[in-house]
Amino acid sequence: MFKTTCPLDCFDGCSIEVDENLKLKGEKSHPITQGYLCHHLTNYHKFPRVQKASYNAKQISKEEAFEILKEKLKSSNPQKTLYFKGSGNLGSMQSITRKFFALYGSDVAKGSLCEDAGAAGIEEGRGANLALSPLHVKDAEVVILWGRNPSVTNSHMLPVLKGKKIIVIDPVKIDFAHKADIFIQIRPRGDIYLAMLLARIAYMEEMEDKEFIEQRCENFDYFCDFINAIPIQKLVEKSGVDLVKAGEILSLIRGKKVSFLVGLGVQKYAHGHSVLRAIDSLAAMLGLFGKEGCGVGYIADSGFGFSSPFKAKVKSVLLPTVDFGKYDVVFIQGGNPANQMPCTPKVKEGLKKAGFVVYFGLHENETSKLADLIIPAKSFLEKEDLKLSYGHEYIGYMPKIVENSEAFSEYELTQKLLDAFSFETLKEEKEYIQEIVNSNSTQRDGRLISKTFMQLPYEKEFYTSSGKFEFFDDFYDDFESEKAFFLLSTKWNKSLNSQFITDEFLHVPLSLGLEDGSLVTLDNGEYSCKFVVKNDERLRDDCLLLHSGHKDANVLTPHLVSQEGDCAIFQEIKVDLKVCDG
Ligand SMILES: Nc1nc2c(c(=O)[nH]1)N[C@H]1C(S)=C(S)[C@@H](COP(=O)(O)OP(=O)(O)OC[C@H]3O[C@@H](n4cnc5c(=O)[nH]c(N)nc54)[C@H](O)[C@@H]3O)O[C@H]1N2
Ligand SMILES: Nc1nc2c(c(=O)[nH]1)N[C@H]1C(S)=C(S)[C@@H](COP(=O)(O)OP(=O)(O)OC[C@H]3O[C@@H](n4cnc5c(=O)[nH]c(N)nc54)[C@H](O)[C@@H]3O)O[C@H]1N2
Ligand code: SF4
Ligand SMILES: [Mo]
Repeated sequence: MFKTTCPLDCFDGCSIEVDENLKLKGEKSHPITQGYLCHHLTNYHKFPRVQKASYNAKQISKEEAFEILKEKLKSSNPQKTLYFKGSGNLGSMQSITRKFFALYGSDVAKGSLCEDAGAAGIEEGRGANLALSPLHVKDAEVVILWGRNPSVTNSHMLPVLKGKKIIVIDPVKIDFAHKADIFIQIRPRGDIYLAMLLARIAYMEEMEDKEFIEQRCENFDYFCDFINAIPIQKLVEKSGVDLVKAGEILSLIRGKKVSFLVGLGVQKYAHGHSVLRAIDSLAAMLGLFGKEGCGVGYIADSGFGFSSPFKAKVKSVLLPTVDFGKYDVVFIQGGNPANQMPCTPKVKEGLKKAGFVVYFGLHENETSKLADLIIPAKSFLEKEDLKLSYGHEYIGYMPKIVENSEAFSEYELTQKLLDAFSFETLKEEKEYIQEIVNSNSTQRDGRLISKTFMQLPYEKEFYTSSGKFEFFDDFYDDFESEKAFFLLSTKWNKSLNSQFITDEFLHVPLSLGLEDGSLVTLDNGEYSCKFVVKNDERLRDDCLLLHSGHKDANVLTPHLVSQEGDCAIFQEIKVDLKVCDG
């Protein structure tokens, strides 16, 4: 029996027991995993892998693939090459490839398709983005699921939510909406106005925690001036939430231990950083940081406090809008930009125009189909790695359990490239791993955790330069569109973004009166695309929904970057719908 950790991009960072037949089981005694793995890992071996390297669709050996990559890089101008890494595997060793491309002189795609808009807002207010672990949330009395859907994306949070008062704020009637004490089926992008409306009423009702604000916060007066200057009616209109509902929320949380679990949904917009900053400001005003069961949890900075041995000075370009077509060589690792990046018509056009595209991954996907050279990657069972989690404090080793002679690990490929260019010799894998672990870990009940969590998050300090929480007092949101529908993007239980089984349908509200299976065209003014319809009673009348990983999920999403955080903003768009004839 071996022990390892799930490599996938997920809050839960499950601890796994592996038997001789490589059957994967959740570790029973792990405080978070509690013996349960989700669909992705229980079916892990069923999904076809890239078995062999290939060049122009012809199978070759991995050594031949390496020679082709080496020759390509030797004969190219480094400034005309691009390194692009996705989040197919979140192990710490995955970034080692960056070390080579930094020394070689490639452009590095920097920024995020994920959480960095919201994270930027959190960092402005708190200085660091720390997780609210299930072990922390278990002490809350009220939990607010604000644009986060734990039954799909964070299933190991579910046990601690039992028996608590639940508030759900989501445009979709997610599972928890049925069990919630209050469900606000909010208009998409209404969240910043709702947070300010709640803060405004809380202030009128003198609910603020004066002692906390006095001792631990900065800028509260500016915040008050700012929110008090916005007419209540405007906040009601823009959020779509009336005063009665807002009052109900405040009554339910008054004097209680409250955990806000915030997800991606609220920040897929240009002003995403301000949305998180507004929610944080509401929580700080109520004194809900640094105390048992309280806080705002988001997709946290898993590496906070740890050393990052592969950090290097690089010439970076913005990842969400990078133009692949400009490059002679594009190296893509652990990602599927032809499906997951916004505005995939532009992405695909760029990949076709690029001189030479290398895909280094585990599965065939839309991106590998456009690649000249495919290099098979070793899976998490076949290499040494380490997992720091963005949803809790536990650190998980990922030892090599089985051999695979047809694929490269990121470490092996990097060492071979460094050798080929006579750059430098790497340390042993285990040395890097131990260096990261040693930089910020401690033991609790016989398990390794991040040292940062020896105290409650923000119990002693915020990580801003003042050491205090900094309220916000400004934001900018000028989005307007004449089009009829918001186009939501959410996660699905059977897929992990584009990995595993993906959804085939466009979900539509019942009010459209369409038949399941009928065809519609969506149009954003620049691109249009046909979809097969599925009725979904969970949707508002003004919302359509595609799950992340749908083959055309990003045909209509915008080629834009957030105001802060260099992040994709998948929902900064509205679309029109036309029923196809016949
Ligand atoms: N099964 C599964 N699990 C996953 C993933 C997966 O693909 N599949 N992906 C992983 C990754 S990469 C991430 S980053 C996390 C993300 O985890 P979550 O943040 O939970 O994921 P999302 O589904 O993107 O968004 C959550 C909710 O936001 C809502 N939402 C959309 N727009 C708005 C809005 O304007 N306001 C509000 N209040 N809500 C809105 C959606 O309806 C959805 O219910 O999940 C991880 N876990
Ligand atoms: N429309 C829409 N688009 C989205 C989202 C959305 O909600 N809606 N979500 C966004 C979010 S939150 C995220 S995080 C991104 C994710 O976008 P990507 O990072 O592109 O994620 P995946 O689609 O999971 O593709 C990961 C790839 O990594 C490969 N892989 C897995 N393990 C390994 C490994 O160990 N080594 C190597 N070399 N490769 C490996 C797999 O074969 C897989 O093809 O997508 C974003 N795109
Ligand atoms: S719940 Fe998340 S961490 Fe656990 S097995 Fe599934 S994908 Fe991996
Ligand atoms: Mo993500």
